[in-house]
Amino acid sequence: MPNILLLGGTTEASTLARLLAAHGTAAVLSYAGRTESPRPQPIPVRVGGFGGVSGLAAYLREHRVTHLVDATHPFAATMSENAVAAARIAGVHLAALTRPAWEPGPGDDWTAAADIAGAVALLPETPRRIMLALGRMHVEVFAARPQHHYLLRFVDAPAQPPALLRHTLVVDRGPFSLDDDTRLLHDHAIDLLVCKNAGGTGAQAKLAAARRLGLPVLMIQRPRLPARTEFQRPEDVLDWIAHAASSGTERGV
Ligand code: 3Y8
Ligand code: NAP
Repeated sequence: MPNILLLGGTTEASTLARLLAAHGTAAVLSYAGRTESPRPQPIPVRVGGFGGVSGLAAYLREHRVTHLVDATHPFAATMSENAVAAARIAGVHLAALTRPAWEPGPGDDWTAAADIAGAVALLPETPRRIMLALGRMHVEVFAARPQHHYLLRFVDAPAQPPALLRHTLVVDRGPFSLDDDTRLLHDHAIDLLVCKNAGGTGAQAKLAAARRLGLPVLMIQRPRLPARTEFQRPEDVLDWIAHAASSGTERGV
């Protein structure tokens, strides 16, 4: 019988959790514990790191996991690397549930940045009003450009104020809507949007809002991820689990 460990934290992971619950498949969703009250799930949840590759491999063995599904965010590169290594050590099937990168379309004005530091280097000299849609973990580096006013959006209220001279903080969790993001960008007179190429539907409203308002976007490219079996539809992960189980190639320990 399949026994799934689902590394979550994305809209797609939550969709897959609902499908696994509906199919009655034994599964646990795992959060890192980055937010105060993560979305409740229809399957059991565990919260917190595993303790690196060895900790995850031990978890897979101890809980007799047969399939590890990495449905973490495309920027959660360390987790994804650890998942590939730990699945190999524990002899457990691994697949990733991911989403295609966003592509610019007609009316978009995107500039690519290789990473967060690259985005800082690409900021204009003249003072601007910039939305950093990057969450809480990548704010300090922008203190190197104090001339700008930053609009920040965090999932949770921070313990201390962000280390940016001029900033406005909004506390909100996605998925976000086009009208709300249009209003947010307009009401704060934003003239540049900085974001990660997360893909998916939960965070794309701000891009449509930027297009509607004719705003430029500084789009941070994804980090390199290890080679692994990848799916983009939660339903395809279910088929993969069923196939691996029926073909008797289960290498769960
Ligand atoms: C803890 C779980 C679901 C999943 C929802 C998706 C969509 C809404 C949009 C903006 C961009 C950002 C951020 C974002 C989005 C979804 C998805 C997504 C971006 C939760 C969640 C956890 C996290 C962690 C959090 C990070 C932060 C990143 C905010 C839950 C709500 C900016 C990524 O305060 C912190 O420390 C937050 C840290 C990692 C990136 C960062 O570096 O700060 N996500 N987000 C997960 C865990 O503990 O394992 O609380 O319910 C999940 C979601 N956030 O089931 O509905 O599918 O991506 N999350 C980015 O895309 O750039 C917000 O503001 O426009
Ligand atoms: P990361 O930098 O790749 O991982 C750092 C460490 O956090 C991992 O080594 C692991 O600790 C722990 N970890 C990460 N995801 C975990 C999970 N789902 N369950 C248990 N432990 C986990 O990860 P991150 O970018 O901080 O992302 C953390 C969480 O937020 C993930 O669930 C991710 O899907 C979600 N998220 C991230 C972003 C983003 O922009 N990075 C956006 C949206 C959602 P150990 O080494 O101790 O095992």
